[in-house]
Amino acid sequence: NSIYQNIITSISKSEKLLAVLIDPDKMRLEAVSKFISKINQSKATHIFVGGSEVNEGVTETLVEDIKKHTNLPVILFPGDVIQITDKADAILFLSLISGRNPDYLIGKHVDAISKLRETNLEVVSTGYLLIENGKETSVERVSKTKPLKRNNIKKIIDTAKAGELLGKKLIYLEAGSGATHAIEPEIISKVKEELNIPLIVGGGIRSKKGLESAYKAGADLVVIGTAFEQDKSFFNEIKK
Ligand code: 1GP
Repeated sequence: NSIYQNIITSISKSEKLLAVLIDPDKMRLEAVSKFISKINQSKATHIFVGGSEVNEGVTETLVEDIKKHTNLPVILFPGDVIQITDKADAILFLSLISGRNPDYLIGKHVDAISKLRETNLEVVSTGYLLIENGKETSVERVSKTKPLKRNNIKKIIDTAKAGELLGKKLIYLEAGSGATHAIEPEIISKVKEELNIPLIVGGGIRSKKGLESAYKAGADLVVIGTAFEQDKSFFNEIKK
């Protein structure tokens, strides 16, 4: 079964999914086995690997190590072409549809093809929307795009729907790693109402309460990075 098909099946059974995001730029190799064993004991269903600024080769070594310690699917969430490695199971092929930088809409995707051709990665087309959260995030800085305004819900909904109609398989609402404000439940629920494809939500979710409220609003899969990096006891809150 493909990873995408498994996501669809889980959602049809009303199961909620949780991805732990590991940023190769921040994770020390010595810390991997301990970190992954905590993930294995938690409710996490997926591991995402990626970051805005990662040096060449780092992601591959990290993913190889992660795979030694877990059976969870490892999905690339790349900020750049150099983060592609066939050591992972799948890749979110992200198009930054909230922005108007052609490189992040289609350019880097063209550049990625030679590398993707050499892999067996499952490619999951994903419409990626950056939503304003109170401070500048690295996605904004690196992509040189503006996030969508939080109070312009219509624009957010229309952008997500346009992504679906363009054939994206997932929509990802991103507040940015370490966001001051996570995506508001109202935005999540209104976007979810419009969509017939799974909805991913991430950025700035730091508590079990924040996680539950994203699920309740309609997020199918929530991504959490910083809360695990900074406070490993967060894993205890979401034990299996
Ligand atoms: C970032 O959505 C993810 O791309 C996770 O964000 O690090 O704030 O959990 P946090």
